[in-house]
Amino acid sequence: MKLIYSTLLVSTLLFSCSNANSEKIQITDNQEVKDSLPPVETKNANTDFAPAFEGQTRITGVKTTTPYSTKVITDELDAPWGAVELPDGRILVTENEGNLRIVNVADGKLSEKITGLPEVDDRAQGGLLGLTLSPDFSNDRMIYWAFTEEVDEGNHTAIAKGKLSNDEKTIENAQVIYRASPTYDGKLHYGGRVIFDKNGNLFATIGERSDKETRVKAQDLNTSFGKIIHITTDGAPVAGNPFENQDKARPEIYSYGHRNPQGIAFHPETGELWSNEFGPRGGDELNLIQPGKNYGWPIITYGIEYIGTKIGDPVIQQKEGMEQPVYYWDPVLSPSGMTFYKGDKIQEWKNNLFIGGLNSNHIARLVIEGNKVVGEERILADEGERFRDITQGKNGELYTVTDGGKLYRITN
Ligand SMILES: [Ca+2]
Repeated sequence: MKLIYSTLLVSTLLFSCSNANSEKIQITDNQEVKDSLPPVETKNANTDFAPAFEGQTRITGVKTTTPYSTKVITDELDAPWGAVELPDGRILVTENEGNLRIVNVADGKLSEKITGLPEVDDRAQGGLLGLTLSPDFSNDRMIYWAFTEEVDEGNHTAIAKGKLSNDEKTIENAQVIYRASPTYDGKLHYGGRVIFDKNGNLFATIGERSDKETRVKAQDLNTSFGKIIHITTDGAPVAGNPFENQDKARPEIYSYGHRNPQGIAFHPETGELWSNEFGPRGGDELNLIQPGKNYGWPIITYGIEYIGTKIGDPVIQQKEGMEQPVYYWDPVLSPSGMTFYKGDKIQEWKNNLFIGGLNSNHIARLVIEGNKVVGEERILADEGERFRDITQGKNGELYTVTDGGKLYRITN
């Protein structure tokens, strides 16, 4: 907390503003006054819903004091969706239309399209989505990714794996290891991030396909819609998953009641799993993911429909047995890929969460303490980009890719 704002005690009534960037918030006589920034969000909220606890939204603003620089490494990517650093420091990127590319950070040069991946359905929000490297990539060269697979009856989120050939021109032996069920004829809300846990198993996020008849399946344990799943590298449910012994429940499910989760990351110190999800209008969420828990969609939400009507019958934001988001945004972040900062380059960022924002055109930096968000900053807010994914390099840089085709490096 000390890095965020200093505190002082006052015994008299106080003032409002000290300078353009800093606001002293008066509480009352003899109470602590915090020298802090106002919340970064200044627009009107879509609703007058009350948060479940103080600090669940519009937290104190913070500002990075360590100087850092951003550089556009390339602007020639074609709708990149996921990015990860290779062991030698180059960046492997998924392009939404269905291929991979490697960016050489030193000179910004792009590889040819890496072929060999299964065909994707790249209409609307579908396509080639997130990716991750095998924990033993240096030896096995295995890559795992999510994509939209088209079949006769529609499409579904699928998870696949394959080996990057030694000449880096193709993916060898690409294999689909998991298919979300049921297949649905739609074009929205696939989820699509994959991440390894410390035991060498995968977590993946699966969206609820958006439509009114599919979103209710986020509460149905017999479907993959609106779930975070936990599978082995062969696509089997991980032993010990919360519903493995429950009738009419899919054993790969780890958590449920999600809308369109497009970011997932482990906290570097606590090892806890965090996820964000793209909410309706005003209901983007950050959640702390625990096994077997219900995250409430579409029963509880802080958002409303895009057309402005309310969601739920009754319209509620809290319910026993359903988890509250750690934090939510209203009007919007449009969260996508995210990463915790575990580098040493910018000490004040240690363990902070960075979330790519799409419609909001910035990266949200969140300071988290004791599983609560205690500070928020907007990074790269002047670039006018939709930030689709963000990942960390081993030397403490952050890399982010945008829908506009840019790869940025952020470092000091
Ligand atoms: Ca929720």
